[in-house]
Amino acid sequence: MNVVVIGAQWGDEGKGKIVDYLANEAQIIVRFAGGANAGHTIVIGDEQYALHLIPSGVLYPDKVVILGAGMVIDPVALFNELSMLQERGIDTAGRVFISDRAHIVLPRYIEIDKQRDAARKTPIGTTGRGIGITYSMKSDRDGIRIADLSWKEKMDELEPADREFLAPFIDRLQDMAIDVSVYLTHHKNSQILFEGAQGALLDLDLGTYPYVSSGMSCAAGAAVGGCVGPRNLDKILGVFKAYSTRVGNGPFPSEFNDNSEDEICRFVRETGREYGVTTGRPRRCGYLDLVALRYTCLTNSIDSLVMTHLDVYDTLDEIQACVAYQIGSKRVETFPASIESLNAAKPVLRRFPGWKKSLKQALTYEEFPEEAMEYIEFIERFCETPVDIVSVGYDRKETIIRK
Ligand code: 2SA
Ligand code: GDP
Ligand code: MG
Repeated sequence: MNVVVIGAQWGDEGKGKIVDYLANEAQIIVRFAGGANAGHTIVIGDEQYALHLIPSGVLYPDKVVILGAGMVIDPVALFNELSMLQERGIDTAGRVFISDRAHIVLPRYIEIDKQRDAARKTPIGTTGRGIGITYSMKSDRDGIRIADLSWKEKMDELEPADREFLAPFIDRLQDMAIDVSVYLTHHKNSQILFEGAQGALLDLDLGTYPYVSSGMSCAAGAAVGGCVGPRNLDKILGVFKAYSTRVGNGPFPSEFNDNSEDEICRFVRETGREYGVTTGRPRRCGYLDLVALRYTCLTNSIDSLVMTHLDVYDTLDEIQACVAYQIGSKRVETFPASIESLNAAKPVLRRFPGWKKSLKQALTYEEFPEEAMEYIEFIERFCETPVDIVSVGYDRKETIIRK
C-alpha cells in the first residue's frame, strides 16, 4: 500500500509527526514538494527534531528516504541538516537519495526572493528561502537540476558565482542522486510513504493564490513530484488541526479576531506552540474552517483525515468551528477562488461543548469524552470523510488509531 500524507490546511498541521508515526510500516519515504521553507517537527521522548528537507522517516535507522523531483534543494541547507542528524547520532549513510530531476536553489534566488517579497504592496510573507524564484526558474526552463551538474554545456553557461557556489557540493549531490522512478520500480514490493510539505491551501493551483507557496502541496503532487503515476497512489491522508493556523499573509476567514492580543488567539498559540519552525514567526490562529477542509477533501481525494492538536482544546468550556461564510448578504458553503470574497467572508460559527479533561489519558477512541467524539464526528459528517487517526500531543506515542 502506497500512502500519501498531505497537509489539509495552510501547513504545520503536524505532518512531520504523522509521517514519522506511519513510517514504521513503510520501507521508503519520499518527500514530493517544497524545499527548506518547510519545518517538520518530530518529538520522541525528550528528543525534538526539526526537519526542513529530509523526509520525516529518517529517524528510523533502516528506512530509505528520498527527496523527490518536485522538491527544490538548497545544498547548504541539505548538508547542514545531514550534519545535524549525524551529530545527534542518526546514521544517514547510504539511505538518503535525491531525485536527479530535483531543482537546485542558488544563493542569488534567495536574495531575489527576499527583495521581491519586500517590494510587494502586500507581501506574501515568504520564508525567504528562494522557493518561489527556484520554481519560477524551473517553469521558465532556466533552472538547474541535479542531473545537470554533469552536463558540461549547462555548467559552462552558468554565471561564475553560481559555478563557484556549486563546486564544493557537486560530488556529494551526485553521490546521492538516483532516478527515482527506476528505483521505485525496482522496489515495487516495498510500502512507500509520500510526504507532502506546506498544505493544500498553499498549493500553487488549488490554494489561496497568490498567497501560496510555489510547489505542489496537493495530493496529485505526490505522483508528479514522487516520480510515479497516479495509479500508484493507494490512499490519501489529509492531516488537519482541531483549529486553523497560517503563517504569512493571505485570506483567513476563520481567524480569531485578527488580533494576537485576543485571549483565545494567545491561548491557542501558546498551548499549541504555534511558532514557525523555519522562521520562528508567530502563526496566525483561528477556528477550524470546515468549508476550507471540505474543499481540500474534495480536491485531493482525501480517503482519511488525521486530526491533530485536539489536546489544545482540553480546557475550554466551549469550542467553535466555521461551517459557512457570510459574504455580504450571501451565505456561502463552498470555498471561493476570489481573494476579495475570502477577505470579505465572515465566519458562520457552530458551537460545541468542551470536554474539560485531558485527552492524553485516553488509550483508545472509546475512552474519549463524549463531547470530543461529538466534535470529531460532526467534522466527519460535514466533510463526508472519516477521521481515522487523532493526535493528542506532539509525542509519537500520543496518537490514537480509530480503525
Ligand atoms: P515560500 O517561502 O515562498 O514557500 O512562502 C510562500 C507562502 O507559503 C507559506 N509557507 C509556510 N506556511 C507554513 N509553514 C511553513 N513552514 C514553516 C514552519 C514556516 C515558518 O513549518 O513553521 O517557519 O515560518 C511554510 N513554508 C512556506 C509562507 O508563510 C507564505 O505564506
Ligand atoms: P508540519 O509542518 O505539518 O510537520 O508541522 P510543524 O512541525 O510545523 O508544526 C506542528 C507543531 O505541532 C510541532 O511543534 C509538533 O511537535 C506539534 N504537534 C504535532 N501534533 C500535535 C498534537 O496532536 N498536539 C500538540 N499539542 N502538538 C502537536
Ligand atoms: Mg511546518
